[in-house]
Amino acid sequence: MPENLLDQVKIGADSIQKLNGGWLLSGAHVSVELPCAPKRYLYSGWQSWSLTAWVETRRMVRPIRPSSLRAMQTDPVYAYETRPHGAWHGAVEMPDGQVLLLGALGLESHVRLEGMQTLTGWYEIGNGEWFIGCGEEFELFEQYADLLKQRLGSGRTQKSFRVWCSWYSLYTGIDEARLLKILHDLGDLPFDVFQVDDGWQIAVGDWEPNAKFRSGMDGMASQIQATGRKAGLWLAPLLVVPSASLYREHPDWLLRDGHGRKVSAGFNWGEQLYALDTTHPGVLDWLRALMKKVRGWGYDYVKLDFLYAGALPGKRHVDMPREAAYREGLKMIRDALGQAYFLTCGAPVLPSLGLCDGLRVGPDVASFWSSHRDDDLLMNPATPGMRNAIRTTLQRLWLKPLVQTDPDVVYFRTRQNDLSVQQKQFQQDLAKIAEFKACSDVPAWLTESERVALRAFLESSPSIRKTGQTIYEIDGRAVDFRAQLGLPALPGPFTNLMGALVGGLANVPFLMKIFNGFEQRALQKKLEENPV
Ligand code: 9PG
Repeated sequence: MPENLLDQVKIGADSIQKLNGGWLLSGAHVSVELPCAPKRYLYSGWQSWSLTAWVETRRMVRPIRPSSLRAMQTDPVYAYETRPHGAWHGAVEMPDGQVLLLGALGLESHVRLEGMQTLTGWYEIGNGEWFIGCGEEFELFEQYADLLKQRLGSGRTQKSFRVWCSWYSLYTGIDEARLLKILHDLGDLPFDVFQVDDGWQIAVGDWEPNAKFRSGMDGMASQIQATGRKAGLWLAPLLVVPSASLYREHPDWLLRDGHGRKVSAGFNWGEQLYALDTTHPGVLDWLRALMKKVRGWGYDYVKLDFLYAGALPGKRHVDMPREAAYREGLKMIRDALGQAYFLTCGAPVLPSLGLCDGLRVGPDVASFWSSHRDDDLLMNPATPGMRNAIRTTLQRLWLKPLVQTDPDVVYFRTRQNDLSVQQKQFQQDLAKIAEFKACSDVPAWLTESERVALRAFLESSPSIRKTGQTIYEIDGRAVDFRAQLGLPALPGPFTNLMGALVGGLANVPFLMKIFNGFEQRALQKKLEENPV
């Protein structure tokens, strides 16, 4: 038995209290001096899409290349941090295999490895509590989850719905006719929810149906309900784009910095993204009315996306810490949604707990495993792709007692898909382990045997056994994710140079707009060639 690590560390904190199996610390700033340099560090990403993974301490995780996109994938305040770090908690694995976890029990908190041998934790504002424990990773996070539950509460953690989601086949190419055809073709496949994703709205900020939805969103919901399913809808309620009338009508609702400049929330849909200030009474009233409207249309399953926008740093109408401000907005939303199922996405993790039913715990999946552009040129492990999604999701499953963990959709189709059979299987297995099943496959794109496999997946309730940190047994079959979890190798000098170039181009809004135009055209062509 190795000597207990907790007896060998030197702790700096305002107070230390013994807990069952760990200690409770308090302090605005705490430190843990380790007896030697750890082997691996557990990065903890800020929001759904941000990298969360064990990384060898001698291998640096480079900051994501600066670009107008980066605000969407990482906490911009720590975007330049080069030391091993993360939001709210961090863990180290020592050479003898013992794991030590330092986890904050409050918001706006961070952990970092300094000088290779000291773990430090700090709160952005004021004082707070910390949990420190050492032993098996799984047990440590179980204890941490328990303490978080006492402070933040939990959402729905039992039975999740089986969801058909429009995004990963049609993207923004949805319209009423296509969705109704799919709804019809799903037949008796056991989906509980039919969820309309991005593409129905006039603009991000103007949440009314566009010309592609002639019967309105209430009409769409009732057609869904007529098939015995719950209607689901996607919105990004904390974002505004310049083309939205909301942007022109309420400039005072936008989050600004200390100099009065609008805070960037990234770049998407060929436009700059801006955030709403969730402490502004006008915004809160508007959010409440929006949620009530969506409920009134008939949607009982609501996916709210790009929520990190509400927790970006800025000078708010009411001066309060950024994650607390986000939580105020979320409380209003939760309340206005009533009994509806509330899925958060692109959401800061800890600040969402207790206020939602489900949480996306990784980046988007895609019909490919990984991309050279994102892995090697942009060095961005938080962009859409199956490998990125699986890596981060697996590391977040400890959240299950607090929230339903959404690993994103699984694929059964071969059409319009570059994933191998085994790669698809990994994601199907992960969905069973995460206990959250969703799919975007267009029924007309499935072969008969793929449809049979999808049905079996939806109907399955396997017995799952965890046999290692990322090793499971599903109905007795071993599923080992270990080989899938690494980060791509660091690029060489030439790739680095090319990456700087591509990253620089991705910084020019005009070029990004043109690129978006190409993507839109390619999507239209794809959907014409592959009718739903
Ligand atoms: C709709 C989609 C889907 C999807 C969400 C979210 O550029 N980005 O970093 C980026 C990341 C994720 C993303 C879009 C852009 O997808 O996760 O399920 O709802 O929005 O637009």
